[in-house]
Amino acid sequence: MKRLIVVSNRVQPPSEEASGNQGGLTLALSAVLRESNGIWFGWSGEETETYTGNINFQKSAGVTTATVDLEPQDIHEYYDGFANRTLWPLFHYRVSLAEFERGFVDGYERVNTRFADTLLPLITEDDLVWVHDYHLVPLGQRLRERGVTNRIGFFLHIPWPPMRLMVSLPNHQELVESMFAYDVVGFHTEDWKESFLDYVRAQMDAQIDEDGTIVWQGRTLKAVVCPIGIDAAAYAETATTKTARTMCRQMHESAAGRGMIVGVDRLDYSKGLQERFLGYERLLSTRESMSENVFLLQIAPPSREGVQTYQEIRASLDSLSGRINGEFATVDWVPLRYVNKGYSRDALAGIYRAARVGLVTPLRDGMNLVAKEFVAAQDPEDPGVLVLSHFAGAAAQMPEAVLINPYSPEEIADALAQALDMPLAERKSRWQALMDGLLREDVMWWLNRFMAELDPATGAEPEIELA
Ligand code: ADQ
Repeated sequence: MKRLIVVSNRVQPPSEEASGNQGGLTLALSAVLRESNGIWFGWSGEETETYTGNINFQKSAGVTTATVDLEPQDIHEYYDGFANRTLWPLFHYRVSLAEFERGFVDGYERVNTRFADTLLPLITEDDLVWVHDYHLVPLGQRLRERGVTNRIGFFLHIPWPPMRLMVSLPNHQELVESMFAYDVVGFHTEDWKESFLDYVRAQMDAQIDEDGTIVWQGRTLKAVVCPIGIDAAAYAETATTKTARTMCRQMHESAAGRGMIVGVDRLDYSKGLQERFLGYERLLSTRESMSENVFLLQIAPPSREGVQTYQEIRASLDSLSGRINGEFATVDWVPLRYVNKGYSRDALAGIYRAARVGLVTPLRDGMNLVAKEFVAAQDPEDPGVLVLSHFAGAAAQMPEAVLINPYSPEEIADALAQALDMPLAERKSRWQALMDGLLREDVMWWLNRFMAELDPATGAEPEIELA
């Protein structure tokens, strides 16, 4: 097997001690890196006064990581700036939140160039290079300019916006043209891929074959749909570990016979948290007989706190949750439990398992792994119901969820009522269909599928398995 070099903004080295507490993506990438003796390269998350390009190599659980520190201006312009204040809102269809500043573009270019310079000496002749996500779109081109002829793939974890939105980015052309340095580009859904194809067709006059192969100015790029999965079988087991069972029992006890609705997200405006609260509020105000028998647990640890829009959403959720509890709470019932901290993977699995409903309402989401984890954690004999936004990439693979439009509080309230009242037989049959899909298209399926496109010379999909 050829050696794989994975590049992502942040590197999440696997840890031997906490092996049960790692996300599916880390587990999957670690499996292929271990097997191919590869390297995972990216930002350490640490700051240094001046960028040195010194690489910190570490080996953990059989995986080699190579990380660099960034200087404060890089973090401000590249990470908080162009990545999270320009591309993130724009790619989630929130043009009005996107900030277009040349300084951000310069910082983004600078960090991508620095990454390319630093990574270059590590790449040897036969290596495959796999670049991840919107932080690093131009990295492939920077590597090509430095003479790299290896196969290089790119995977976008977030949506690709419709062409009419994309063109509001001042340097849109340059950014998309740079993607033609890659051999393969992967998206979670047909929708995101189609938006990309629309753009290259209309703006660049590129030729597109039926299989997604795009030819533009002598370069060939293959666009593929490759939806990420979770380690479904392992996750289902996680939900029965001691920590998970203890958490599940505690949740049942504290629920005092009430049905729990659960939401778990990074605190981000793309996740539709305000809309979720408003939908739940509608349930409380329109279905009195049901409302005192439920509560919503929303877990949302803050993220990207250096960005003002994130401070604003946090403040508005604080006030909305206060309003809802102020209006509906009684002496022995808090209708909305709003918690701003993260939980370990096994504790979270126990919380999911204790819930009657998983409520996932993004306004736009590349995939959404919480929806998948919620399903995998359920008790097959008494499963909870997933209520899922049409606008999450996951909806394309999960038609047996109760699908909703998160912009409509009435639809959310109706779906919650339907889920809370759903007979056991229907819950079981929906859950079984969802779980079958998660097991079939799990995270290793995703990885092997992308690797087969990245290295078509091998002829067949590699069969890397979780350790
Ligand atoms: P995210 O936007 O971070 O990922 P998501 O797919 O939901 O969103 O993944 C979040 C992960 O963090 C899940 O594994 C979840 O368990 C964990 N998590 C969330 N809240 C937590 C909490 N309070 N405590 C502990 N863990 C928590 C981006 C894209 C998504 C895409 C993924 C993967 O935005 O659309 O699905 O990448 O491609």
